[in-house]
Amino acid sequence: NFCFWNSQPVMKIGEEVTSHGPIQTEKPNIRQTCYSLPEGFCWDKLDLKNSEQLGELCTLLNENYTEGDDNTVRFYYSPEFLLWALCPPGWHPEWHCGVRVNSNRKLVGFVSAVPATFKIYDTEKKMVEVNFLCVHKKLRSKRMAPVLIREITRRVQQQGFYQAIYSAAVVLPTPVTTCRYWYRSLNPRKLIEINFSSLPRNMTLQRALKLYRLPEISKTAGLRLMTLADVPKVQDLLRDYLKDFYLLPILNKEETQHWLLPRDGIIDTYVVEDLGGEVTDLVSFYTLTSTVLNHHTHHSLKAAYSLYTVTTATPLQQLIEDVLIIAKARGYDVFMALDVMRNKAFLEPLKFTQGDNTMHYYLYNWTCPTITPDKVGTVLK
Ligand code: YNC
Ligand code: MG
Repeated sequence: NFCFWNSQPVMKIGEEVTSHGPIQTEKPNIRQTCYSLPEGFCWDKLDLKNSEQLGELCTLLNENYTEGDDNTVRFYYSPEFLLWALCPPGWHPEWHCGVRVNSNRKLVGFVSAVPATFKIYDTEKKMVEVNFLCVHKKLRSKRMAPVLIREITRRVQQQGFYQAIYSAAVVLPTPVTTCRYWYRSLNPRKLIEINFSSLPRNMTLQRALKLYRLPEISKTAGLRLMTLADVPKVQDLLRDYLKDFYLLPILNKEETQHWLLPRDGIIDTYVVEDLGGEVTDLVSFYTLTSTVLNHHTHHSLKAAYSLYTVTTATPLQQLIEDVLIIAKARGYDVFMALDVMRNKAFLEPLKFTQGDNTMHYYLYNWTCPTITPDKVGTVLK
């Protein structure tokens, strides 16, 4: 078991960790050439600024990148979402790593890395976030994934980065934290109709609709969309808020702008501006739509995923309720949140339900004691 992962610099399962630091302390010998793929396949770095290649990546992910395989919904990643996720400040074209079939050039594999600075306990590290590891369904269980992982590792190390952070629904050696998704129905009738959620026993649809009803109008005065001029203040609010967690991103101005400035249908951030013109709070979420499979009237599901929420003046629960109201008015069907940061304080009071999905966070080439979700100050996309 884990014959690949046991060969990698990751924490061992069951190991009691009290120390902090890299697992490989020596600089690795980095191969000059790519790892070999099975006969008939070749590497190809994708140029995501080329709309045809971006379209190929969308197709690969939308047809093959589903972690769970219940047959109700399938994630749909838009080209704009992928550009946001894969081209933050400092991105490298070599880190958009594709695998093609030699004969017909079809894209059948992918893995990506983007640069990010994280603070883990007391150490700030420049590292990468690895995401969108995908092998075409017809090529599964052929040990292609370890080759993709070794190759992205080589390309990342070539640029002088030796640590990575990533998340997965599967258990691998060894999670640094394990968190749970919670969801809040905004459109309970639709969620039940498409089997995303089920009616609790002893509850009628009428009662469920009433239970999840929200006020028509938000409460917080001065709540508005973030603008470019808010970037410095948003950066400060985030830095102050996140400093007490054990795993958090350090965002410079450019990164704050990239990850938080609203982009229609991708990322939304609302701020609260008080009467004196001070920005005191913020709440952000990103958007993922899914294709609804096998349903005659519903074709897509629009979900908001909670990112960062910082409050210094507005009660947390009120701010989240307001964002639920806004999301509902904007046509979202469900609002998702992990049990990280201070989220536990609002999940039950605002009628979130614990989902079945767990998310494990991992560090590559870094050892440290495990972190409880309430000490996690980040959300990986
Ligand atoms: C997974 N999700 O255990 P062992 S998350 C990492 N992440 O290795 P094969 C995974 N490893 O047990 P398949 C993994 N899933 O022998 C499986 N593995 O040690 C391990 N799904 O390889 C697995 N995307 O090629 C086993 O398996 C080995 O054909 C088996 O391919 C796997 O993006 C996969 O869920 C996931 O497309 C590609 O199932 C395929 O099944 C697929 O025989 C649907 O692989 C989509 C999906 C994964 C989403 C994600 C984060 C990835 C992190 C990768 C690790 C990064 C390390 C750091 C690198 C930079 C370092 C620096 C510096
Ligand atoms: Mg494979």
